Amino acid sequence: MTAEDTAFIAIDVQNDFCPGGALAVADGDSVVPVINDLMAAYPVKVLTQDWHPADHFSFAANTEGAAPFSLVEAPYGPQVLWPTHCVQGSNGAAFHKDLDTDAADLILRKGYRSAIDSYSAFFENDHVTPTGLEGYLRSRGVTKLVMAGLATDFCVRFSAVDAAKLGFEVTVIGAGCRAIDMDGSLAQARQDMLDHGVVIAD
Ligand code: VGL
Ligand code: ZN
Repeated sequence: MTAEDTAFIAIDVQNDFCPGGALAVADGDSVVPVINDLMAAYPVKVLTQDWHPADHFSFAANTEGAAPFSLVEAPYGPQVLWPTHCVQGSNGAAFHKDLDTDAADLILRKGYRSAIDSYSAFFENDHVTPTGLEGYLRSRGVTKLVMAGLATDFCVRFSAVDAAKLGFEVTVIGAGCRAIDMDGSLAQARQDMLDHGVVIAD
């Protein structure tokens, strides 16, 4: 590996995805020490942060009569309506207190437009609006990505698949991920990642 051709990307290691949070992922906080060690091992270090305005359309509470975890049809396709989570500036949106945020080169926020969700670190859920992360990585000479974080079946999945489609060599570290796993979403996510050439290291 040349000096800086590999980046580590930690996806959404935030309080709301950890036990006690608004969209808690079982055992979510157990990824923190794994991710701190991974971050220390790679030359380019990126954290992503889910960062929604309070009026975000993906919050079930913002659609009358909608239940959390129900599906709606957005202009760009099916969208899950979530419990209100990762509201900009809230404690739930903050990184887990033990995450080594000081080590990060870049913190990339996503999901900040009220009318569109953004699971992927590369494109919003319309699959065309870029977050700018591709340009950042390419201009630093990065060609390989190692990823982990929360949740495996949503933000990790879409980040890994988009990165592979963009031509990056992608490895997802299973021990550094935990899943929401609703209606078989974890099995679907694993298959989708494998189908796109993502290496899943367990
Ligand atoms: C996520 C659902 C909604 C995630 C973010 O980080 O996987 N999932 N917003
Ligand atoms: Zn979100």
